Amino acid sequence: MQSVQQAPARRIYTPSAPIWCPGCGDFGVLASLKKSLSDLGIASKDTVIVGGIGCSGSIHNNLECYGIHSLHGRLLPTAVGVKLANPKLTVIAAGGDGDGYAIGVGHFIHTLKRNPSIVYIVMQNGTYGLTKGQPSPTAALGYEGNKDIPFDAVQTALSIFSTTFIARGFSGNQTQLTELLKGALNHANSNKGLGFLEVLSPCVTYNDTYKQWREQVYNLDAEKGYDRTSRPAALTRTMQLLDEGKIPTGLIYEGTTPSLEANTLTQTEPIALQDITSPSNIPRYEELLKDFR
Ligand SMILES: Cc1ncc(C[n+]2csc(CCOP(=O)(O)OP(=O)(O)O)c2C)c(N)n1
Ligand code: SF4
Ligand SMILES: [Mg+2]
Repeated sequence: MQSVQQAPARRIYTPSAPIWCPGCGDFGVLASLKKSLSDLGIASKDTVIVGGIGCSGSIHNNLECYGIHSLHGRLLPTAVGVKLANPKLTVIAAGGDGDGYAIGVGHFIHTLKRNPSIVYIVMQNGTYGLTKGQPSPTAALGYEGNKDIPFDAVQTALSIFSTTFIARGFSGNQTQLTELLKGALNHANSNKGLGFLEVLSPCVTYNDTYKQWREQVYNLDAEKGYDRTSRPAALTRTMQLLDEGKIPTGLIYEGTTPSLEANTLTQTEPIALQDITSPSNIPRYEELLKDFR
């Protein structure tokens, strides 16, 4: 909940402190998000964060900007709707691996395919943290009796030919995470399409993977000769690393495909930017307002 202080002519929204357990990886994501937005000079009034349902999905409550707590697994269509209504906004969808890769996986695939110019941050902890530690689609084999091979969202994104920015960060590497987030924000705000950033963000209470992930992460940003502009090269190298038991991190792929807005907003001004003072619109507004008078 956000506390609201009333002033004579305006309201000041003061974000509340996070409700997460001490040590939760999501603190690292929040810190990177604050630093990235501030370093890039993106104004609060121009920023909308759409949260999912889960511990991670409350992140929008802790930043001074517009926030929507969406339905479970439905944050992406909500965020895409905001962007299409007003493409001048910085739109960030942020949620968990359960939210995005289980109940929301259909929206995830179609959003990757349609390439809207928003940022999508998934806080991946291999569990459903909020509901006390059931296996999520990314859960390791054997975790809480899990018998399914874990879902890999980065490999999935690489296999969809219209994706344009695919990255993976780690809450345990704040410097890299902030650079990746800035990259995703710049990508989306240059109308190049979706900035997809999966963050390895351990749930210290139900699935503390800090030590294991620290040993497994492999930073592709530091690899000489890695060609992130080639999808086949990115797919081949990341598959090799996965076979070796490593988890590839860094900016994994960057390409060019027209964005959803470029493909759809061609005929008319976006809804939020239309001139509502046009005399031809007045009768329709009057008709709509009748019910409220
Ligand atoms: C339609 C619906 N189904 C199930 C739930 C219960 N539920 C709340 S959060 C959650 C999973 C959250 O996991 P994740 O997205 O990974 O977030 P985390 O808590 O791990 O950050 C579930 C299943 C719900 N709120 N709504
Ligand atoms: S239960 Fe896990 S994911 Fe949720 S706040 Fe605690 S550490 Fe973070
Ligand atoms: Mg989770």
